[in-house]
Amino acid sequence: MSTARVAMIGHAFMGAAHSQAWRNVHRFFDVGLTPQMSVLVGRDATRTAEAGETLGWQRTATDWREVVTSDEVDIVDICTPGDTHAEIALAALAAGKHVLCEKPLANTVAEADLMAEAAQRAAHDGVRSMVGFTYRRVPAVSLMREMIAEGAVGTIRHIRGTYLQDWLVDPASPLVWRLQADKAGSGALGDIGAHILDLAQFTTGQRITGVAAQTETFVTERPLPDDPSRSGAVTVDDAMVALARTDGGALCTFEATRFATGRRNRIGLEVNGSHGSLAFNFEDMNVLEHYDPSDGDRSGFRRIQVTEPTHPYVAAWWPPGHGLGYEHGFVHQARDFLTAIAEGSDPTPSFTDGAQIQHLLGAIEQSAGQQASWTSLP
Ligand code: SOE
Repeated sequence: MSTARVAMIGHAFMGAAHSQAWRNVHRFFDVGLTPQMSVLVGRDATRTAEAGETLGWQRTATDWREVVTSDEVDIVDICTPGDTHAEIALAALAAGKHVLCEKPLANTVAEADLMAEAAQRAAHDGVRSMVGFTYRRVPAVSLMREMIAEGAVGTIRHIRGTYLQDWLVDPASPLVWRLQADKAGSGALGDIGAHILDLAQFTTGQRITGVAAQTETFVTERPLPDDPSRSGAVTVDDAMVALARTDGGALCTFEATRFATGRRNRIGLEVNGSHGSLAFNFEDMNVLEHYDPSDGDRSGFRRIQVTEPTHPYVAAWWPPGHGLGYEHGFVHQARDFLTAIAEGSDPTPSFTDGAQIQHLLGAIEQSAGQQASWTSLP
């Protein structure tokens, strides 16, 4: 089995999650390529060296430009804030490296389009790229997609997506990069709203064709992380709600917020169709709920425990009923990416898929900004 030498840029929350995947993927899955955790890149030499030691990287560096063009690297894994995604990905693709990039793909539609074009060009030379919508790879979500494709719900009428967090409820919570538009692009919209837009399209196979949205920033000033006696402006949304329609005739609602007090990281996705419903809730992530009206007066949502070896990704893990957690989605993502590289196929979600989500984020911002279909009451 040959190896793929990985360079990862960034070592915060996502860097730790991706490291967990690179460390374990080949120990559980037959991927045809063993990842070698070659080099971890960060801005601060000391902190990067500490992270490299903790997370299991062979060496560390501070200059991503030197690393992504190095002959000793095959895969570049981008786990930085959104403002650097485009620059790093374009340089890595130009150097012929396979690229895995965290979501949302970029901070702007223009950047995302450039990245998608570059990825399509690079694919002609066998260079693979993928965007990290990792929740697709939760087994219950993958099973939901399979069941919808098999006709388990019939004609889809409603798609209801919610991503609820509460880590900003406290106004004293600091002004981290995720609250700055120049670093993050947008707030709840791009950070977590992007996930539910992706999941809605992924599970149903339908495309969102139009949106009407509202966004809100509830706390507009927050203490600076390095000097809490001073404050700075929050320049992104705290919450977003959107109505949407799909090319398959479904009516959708989406809600993404960091102010849902008590909801720590709750992702909900429900699809209602002419012949049934499917519902997923990340807080109970090993379960998929299915309602089949043909059960007559014994109908009711039943809980499918998605821990059988026949379910997506599960056979590689534990016996039935033992369950998986948050980090397994990242392992599955690494598995699918490495498999595509080894087989010479194009992985999904592609940068083109990531750019399509970026267009949706842009459309939601535009709709929220123009208030076009909002009817005010006295
Ligand atoms: C922060 O809100 C965050 O880490 C997102 O960036 C991730 O995509 C999500 O999985 C968990 O929350």
